[in-house]
This record gives sequence, structure tokens and C-alpha cells, in this order.
Amino acid sequence: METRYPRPSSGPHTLKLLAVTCCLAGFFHHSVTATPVLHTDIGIPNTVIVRNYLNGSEGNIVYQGPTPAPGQTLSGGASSWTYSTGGGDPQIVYNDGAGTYDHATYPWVRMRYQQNRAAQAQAWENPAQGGEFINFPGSLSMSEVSGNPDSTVNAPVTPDGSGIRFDPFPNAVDGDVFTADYLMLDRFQTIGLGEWDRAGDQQGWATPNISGASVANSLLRGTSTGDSQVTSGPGFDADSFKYIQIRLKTSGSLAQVFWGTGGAYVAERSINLGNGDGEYHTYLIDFSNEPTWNGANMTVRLDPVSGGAANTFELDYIRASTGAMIPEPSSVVLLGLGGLALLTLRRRLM
Ligand SMILES: [Ca+2]
Ligand SMILES: [Ca+2]
Repeated sequence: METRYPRPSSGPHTLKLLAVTCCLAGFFHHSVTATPVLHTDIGIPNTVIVRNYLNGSEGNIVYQGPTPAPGQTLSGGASSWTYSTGGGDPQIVYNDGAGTYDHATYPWVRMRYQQNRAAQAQAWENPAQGGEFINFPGSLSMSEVSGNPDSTVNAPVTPDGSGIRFDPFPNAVDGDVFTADYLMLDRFQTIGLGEWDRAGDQQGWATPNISGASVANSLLRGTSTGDSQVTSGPGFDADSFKYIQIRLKTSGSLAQVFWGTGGAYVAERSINLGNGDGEYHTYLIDFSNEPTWNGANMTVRLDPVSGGAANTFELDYIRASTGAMIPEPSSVVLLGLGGLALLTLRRRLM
């Protein structure tokens, strides 16, 4: 199923761009077979953060179900709720105002959480109507799950809520604890391979040749001491998740992404992101035409700084997704016409 939108058009402009892209790819990537396409700083968000609990307090929260409401503790970028009484259908509702969350544009709900006892959780659009929920599995360890409340469980329904609610347990028991790292909405199904959104939690990534690696304030930070690597995170299905999204700040040269199954990384399966300039940049890599991008256990490695020592970096996330918003190649070629190109893009987005 084609999930990329908008679809690239064919025509003289496209062919011209392809010719330029292939020439640049051959020059920078040192590869004639790899065909991932890099888009830098497109500026089209694919993810909305509902809560990631980085602040010491939060508002617009309503508790339904057992009374008294659960006690909330916010610490290190995570929120824990402890229930002191049992009861049916505990619910945590975020009412951030009418129209806050566009469930039609961002239909995928993604949560990372753990429970003191494994029991089914749910996420709902709010106010909810029948069918607008997704069942999430019980989890004793901090794990990420995602689902589309409008297309699973029940027959597809039209999104009409603009809030978010989640049910941490089907029934609360005295002493139940639910701890959430984040709650996000995605345009396409997405895996947060590394969000680094809970203090001290590297989410299984190793950091060889990096000194002072630390996770805080939703960033993985460190200083390169040589061949710096952030590797390799959870494996995922490359046949479904064909796009990698990265947000990175570095002052070093030529950040590089490797990919492969089985943990082997070679130069032939790598792409350079370009030189860092001390500012944040987003990198969207389209692997949909890459012949080596397949298999059920794909992993990636990011070298935030290639060569050289003592370059610092800040890494916000590495995500894999089934689709991404990408301007039509013809729009990029037309960028020389300024406003016309932007108008084209905006119209496509509506
Ligand atoms: Ca968090
Ligand atoms: Ca982050």
C-alpha cells in the first residue's frame, strides 16, 4: 500500500531533479546501488507530542473513575499515577481545548508506559464515540506501542474528537501504579526507535566512542572521542517502515546513518547527512527504493560525528515510519519561483 503523500509526479521537472539527485548521490554516498533519498529540514511535522512530562506540573487533566483521583508524581520526564482505591474504568483525560488535536491528520496514537501489573490499557479520542479506541497490551517494563483508534478493533469511524484519553487499567486495584514516558500522535504509523524522553533511559542504544553520554530533557547528548556511534536500538520490519526521521544538532562533520540486519554495518549501506553547523536539523530518509532495505529485523546506526574528536552532539529522536509528508519533486525544482512553490505545497497539504 502506498502511504507516501503526496505522490511524486512524473515529467520534465522530475527527471531533471532525479538526474541531479543521482549525480549528488554518486558523489557523496560512494555507492552506485544504494538509493535512499535524504530530505533535510522539510518543516512538515509528522508527530505531535501530547505529553512527554518534561515539566514539573501539567494542566488540563481530568480523572474519571475511582475516587479519590490517583496521585500523580512527575519526575525525570515521566509521570506515575498511583491509585489508592479500586474501582472500574479508571480514565485519564487531557482536555487541552476544542480542536487541539487533529485526529484526522494525526490518526496514530503512540504511548510508552509500564504498569505494576500487566493489564490491558486503552487510548481513546475524547470526547469518545463508539469505536474510537485502541487496545494496548499490559507491560511490566517501559515499552512503546501504537495504534489507530479509527481503523482497528471496530469498524472504521470518522474522527470527531479533539482530545485524548487513556485508560491505564480496565479496573483499578488499590496500589496500582501506571507510569508513562510520553503520549504522541503520528501522521503515519511510527516507531520511536529512540525518543530519549525519560532521564537516564537510553532505550537500549549503546554509545561507543562517545564520552559523557547522557539522557535528559528529551535529548541524548555526548561528545565524540573518535568513531562515535549511537547503535542500534530495537529491530523493526523494514518492509513496512520505510522512512527514518532524525533530529540532530552537531558541530561535527558528516553525520552518517548505517542500516542492516543482523548487526553488520558496512559503508555500502550508509548515507551521509552532511556537515553539522551547531544548529538543529531534521533528516528524513526515504528508503522505499533501496534494494537492501528489507527484512523483519532491520536496525540502524547513527554516527553523529564522522572522524575527529571532541565534537559534541544532541540527538532528539530517531524514528521509523510507514510514510512521511514529502514535497513533490516538481515543487522543489520550482523553489526558484518562491511563492508559487510554497503555494503548491500548501495546497497539497490541505
Ligand atoms: Ca517523557
Ligand atoms: Ca527526544
